[in-house]
Amino acid sequence: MVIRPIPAYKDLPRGENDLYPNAWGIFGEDDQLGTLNHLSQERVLHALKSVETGQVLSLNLALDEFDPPLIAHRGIPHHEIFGLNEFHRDDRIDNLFLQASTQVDSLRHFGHPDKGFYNGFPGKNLVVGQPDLGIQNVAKMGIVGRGLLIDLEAFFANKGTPINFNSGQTFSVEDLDAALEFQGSSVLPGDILMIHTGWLKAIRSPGFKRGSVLHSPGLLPDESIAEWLWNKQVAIAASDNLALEAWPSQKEVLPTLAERDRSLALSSHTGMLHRLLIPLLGLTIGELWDLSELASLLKSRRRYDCLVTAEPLNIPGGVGSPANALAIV
Ligand code: UVW
Repeated sequence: MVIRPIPAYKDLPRGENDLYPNAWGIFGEDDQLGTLNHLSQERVLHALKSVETGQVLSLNLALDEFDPPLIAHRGIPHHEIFGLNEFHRDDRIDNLFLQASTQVDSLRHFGHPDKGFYNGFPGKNLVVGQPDLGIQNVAKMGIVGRGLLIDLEAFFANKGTPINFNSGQTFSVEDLDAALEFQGSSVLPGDILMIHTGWLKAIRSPGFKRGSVLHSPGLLPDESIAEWLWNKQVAIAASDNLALEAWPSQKEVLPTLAERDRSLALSSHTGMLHRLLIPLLGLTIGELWDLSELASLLKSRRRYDCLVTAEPLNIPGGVGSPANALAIV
């Protein structure tokens, strides 16, 4: 049973020793969808009002877009085509990393070192052959709703302080609010929020030189961002950058007790906002969404809402999936 009204972030449950609140139980004791529960039938109907021309834009990059890969361990897919006879073709892809290109991450992607995985699902069960918190849950419902694009690239360019694409520049709640005001938009409960930084277009443009360490501007890794996304009742937060939040992560922010007492070693995930959003709040995340064409179109339309659909692959127990996302304007 969903607890209604949905409590504000400050009123979410928090154990005596917890550094952060969590949304466990808010959408039901056994819930595996988290904030995707905000995508109601009524909101799908309402999202249709955002469609004016019927123009459809794909928000997906090719599966093999990045060679070398953006994240070293997420290698290049190997595509093989074969035929059983001269007039037949089948194919297969090996070495497909489901989060190497435009993606949706399931709630099994990250746990919090102090609390574990969303809604208390034991981490030991998050393996192949066990479906808990897998992407199949998202595939079965499908993501359909009102998309709202926040055009941070346009906002900062207009201010005369363009985003530095070769940096881990961070965007605060104040930046998000100011960008929304600039474009005359408001976030509605159940929105599919799309944060356009321009990073993806920039790094794919000829002549862009990636530094030896990959940098990506993105959301500030701070509890204020988690609180903002939760209180706005965003259903899914997607972006055109590497990790929704700024990258690389900063070790000194968003402390965990486990790292503080050294029962967990510091890692590349130390300080990541992911740890608050996915396991504690149950927020589904989209990354590397190709938003540049959509951003241009919405800017010329002076209206930043649209209908969005995304249908991850139905992979039982999948951690992530290509997003298969569309915007209908
Ligand atoms: C990073 O590892 C940077 O993010 P994700 O695993 O969500 O792609």
